[in-house]
Amino acid sequence: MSTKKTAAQPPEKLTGIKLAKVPKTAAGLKSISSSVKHISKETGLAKGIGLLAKMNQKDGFDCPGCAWPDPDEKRAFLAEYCENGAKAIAEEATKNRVSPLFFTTHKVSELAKLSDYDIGKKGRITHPMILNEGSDHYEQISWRNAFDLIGRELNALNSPNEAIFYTSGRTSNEAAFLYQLFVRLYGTNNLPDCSNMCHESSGAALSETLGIGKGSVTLDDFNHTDLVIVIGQNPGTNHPRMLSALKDTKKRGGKIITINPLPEVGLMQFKDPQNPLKWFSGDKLTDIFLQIKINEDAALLKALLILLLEKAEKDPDVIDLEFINSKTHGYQDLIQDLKKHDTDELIERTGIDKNLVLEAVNLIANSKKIIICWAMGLTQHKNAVDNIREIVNLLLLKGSIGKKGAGTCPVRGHSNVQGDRTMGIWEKPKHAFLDALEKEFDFKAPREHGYDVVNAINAMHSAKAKVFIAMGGNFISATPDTEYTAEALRKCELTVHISTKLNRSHLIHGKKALILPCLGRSEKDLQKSGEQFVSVENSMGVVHQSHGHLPPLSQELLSEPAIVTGMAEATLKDSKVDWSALRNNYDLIREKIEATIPGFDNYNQKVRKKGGFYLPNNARKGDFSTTFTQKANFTVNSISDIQLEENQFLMMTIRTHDQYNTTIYGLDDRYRGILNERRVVFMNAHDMHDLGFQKLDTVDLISHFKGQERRAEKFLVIPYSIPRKCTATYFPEANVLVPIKSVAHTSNTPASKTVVISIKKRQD
Ligand SMILES: Nc1nc2c(c(=O)[nH]1)N[C@H]1C(S)=C(S)[C@@H](COP(=O)(O)OP(=O)(O)OC[C@H]3O[C@@H](n4cnc5c(=O)[nH]c(N)nc54)[C@H](O)[C@@H]3O)O[C@H]1N2
Ligand SMILES: Nc1nc2c(c(=O)[nH]1)N[C@H]1C(S)=C(S)[C@@H](COP(=O)(O)OP(=O)(O)OC[C@H]3O[C@@H](n4cnc5c(=O)[nH]c(N)nc54)[C@H](O)[C@@H]3O)O[C@H]1N2
Ligand SMILES: [Mo]
Repeated sequence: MSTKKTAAQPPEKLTGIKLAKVPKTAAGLKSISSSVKHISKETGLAKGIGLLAKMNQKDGFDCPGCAWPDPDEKRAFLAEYCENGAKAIAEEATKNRVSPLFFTTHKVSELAKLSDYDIGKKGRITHPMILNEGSDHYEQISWRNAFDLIGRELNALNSPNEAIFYTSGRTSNEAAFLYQLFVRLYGTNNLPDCSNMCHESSGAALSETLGIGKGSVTLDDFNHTDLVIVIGQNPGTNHPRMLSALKDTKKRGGKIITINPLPEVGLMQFKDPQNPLKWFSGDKLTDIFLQIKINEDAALLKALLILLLEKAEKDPDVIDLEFINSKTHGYQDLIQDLKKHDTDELIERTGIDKNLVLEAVNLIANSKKIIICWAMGLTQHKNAVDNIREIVNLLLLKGSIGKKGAGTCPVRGHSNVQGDRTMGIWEKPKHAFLDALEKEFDFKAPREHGYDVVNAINAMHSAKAKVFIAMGGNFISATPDTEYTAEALRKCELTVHISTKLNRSHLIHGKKALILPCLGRSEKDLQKSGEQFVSVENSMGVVHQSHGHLPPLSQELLSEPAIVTGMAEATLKDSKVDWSALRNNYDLIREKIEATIPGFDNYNQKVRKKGGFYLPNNARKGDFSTTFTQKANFTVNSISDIQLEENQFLMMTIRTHDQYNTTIYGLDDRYRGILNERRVVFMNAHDMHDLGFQKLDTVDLISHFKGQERRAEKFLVIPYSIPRKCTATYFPEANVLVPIKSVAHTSNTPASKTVVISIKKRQD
């Protein structure tokens, strides 16, 4: 590995950690005061409160935070936001500006040395900027010249496959549709996106087993379920409004099982900030907590399946044989596979007390309607796809899919990551989708699959790709193997970022680099035909509009659709598409979406209805005819094959309560009792004792993969409630340790939650 550390170096000095007590409950008054603090600091209080009042209301804008849905019916004034949604909007509506003058006085090489937190706090970018070859300062450029440069560089490539077009998941349906259209007319399917690092494993597993890559439940199902299993997810921080749905489940007598290496505060106890009567008592959420070792979920799920089947021998009602016989395929193969495993050995691997596992089995056995929710704790492992297929096995065994109160709930990350996929942001598009595009736009679409994120990095590293364009996101900080990825980006002829805020990806750049600043969700989008709105799809397949209300922070900002059409006009010289018409009136973009993508009939009309509309979902209806067997598929899956040597540990990279992916709101992780520091490693106290470590010792982390070592320096050791041999660090600081070749099979998602590390005490 390279020794030239520029992308992920540790700071000279750590920020000054303070330890606090781990709180017993999530949300409550503290979360309101934290929202107010962030909002006041970034935007000023009056503007901030005005913004919150519009967020997630039916005439307002979609929270740029997570993809958790809004209630279909009643929405309380000021209530449909959460602490972290407030932080997300504060971050976007910040008073801080990155102007051309800022770049005159700041060198790119100096800015690159700052932490992601310090870079982000510089604020919103106000003008299009260019970094010329050899220069250390960005300079202002006109939009026209920026588009022309992109057009020239793209047209100079030997093949369209030498260009890469990344997308993060905030991009609206309208912008995403135009972007993929432009890219395919240009001639490539190189459309990697943040999904490749996120729920790709879910999509792969669900399409194969249930015939749709999306989840099947709606928000209302939480009111009708007997049992919710939350596995590999930390909703208290990452999807706080989900806690309200879990509270509703409990209120109606439903139960909750949580499976996680950490006792995440939000899942244990919750004080609803929207219910003052409960500010002091709170609601207990989790009934059974299974504190599992990292990446032993497949082993646990297998054990649960075996124990359920054993129970079913005495009481056939424990499983749903009628559903199994009529709707599924592969049941006998599953049974044969389970016979090969020893239940006690499986449970032993998980590190969980057998009695607790038996309690969970009883609860599952007695429940007819089960929802399983999951996120990155399952999707970012080598055998991630197996984890999710095993979840499906459990639901199929119980007949818990395709009926009210039951089903799959992969909880999405970015607010429109699901919509972007629906719009065709995918490196492996389906033939039917390309056929429809070809018919509508009269061209020959590229059929060869493009690069996903990991393959895109490798292609840039080996100079097979030379132009990198990103629609949002922060590629260098979000991707694995930071030093390797930095080398890859630096080899590019041109890197282009369409962004709201300054981030590290603007500072680790190709020979030439552009920053194209765009409007945020909360801002008014004025085009020739008048004020526009955009639309997004949430985690449960509801498409609805999002309408900004604030004046744009600079006259120079363009909307994402305007930027895409600008790039398209400059690149595709004889294009038959009337790009300016689409830019002037987004209704025309929606007409094109309607003409090419199923489920969008009367799009313009339906999206104007308050609350939007549901997209079709076969699994929700219990129709599995779209799989290769035309039935729901049981599958046979493997458990983790990672072998740790003595003094090696598994490390998961997780989010703090004060960040949105690579956007760092603050330096605290309140729910885990860590204040003012991000370079920490959580360890089991017995493991610390064995290594002779004390609380707050400074250590270096070394990852081990196929004989290679990677190093991240200066982390403080924190004793924590985590199973033995398991550790946790924060993303993105620890991404430098995630090997580019360590990926999930089938989905190619970086295995950023199973990193094998050793830990060395520092002498300084
Ligand atoms: N405020 C805020 N909201 C966000 C985001 C954010 O950064 N900040 N990010 C958004 C995005 S893009 C996404 S994808 C989601 C992410 O939402 P999450 O998936 O909740 O995010 P992570 O912090 O990665 O947390 C993973 C959880 O899985 C657990 N875990 C890790 N490994 C394992 C394992 O092997 N087995 C089990 N059972 N559990 C495990 C961890 O302890 C942790 O609780 O949130 C979205 N919402
Ligand atoms: N080690 C490790 N790595 C991970 C993960 C992990 O758990 N562990 N999680 C992975 C996951 S789940 C994900 S989704 C990825 C996230 O990867 P990305 O989506 O690439 O990263 P973000 O940090 O969400 O992107 C933030 C940037 O987006 C820009 N932005 C914000 N709003 C807008 C907008 O409205 N329009 C435009 N054009 N730009 C905007 C801002 O400039 C901001 O700096 O990271 C992945 N990386
Ligand atoms: Mo994500």
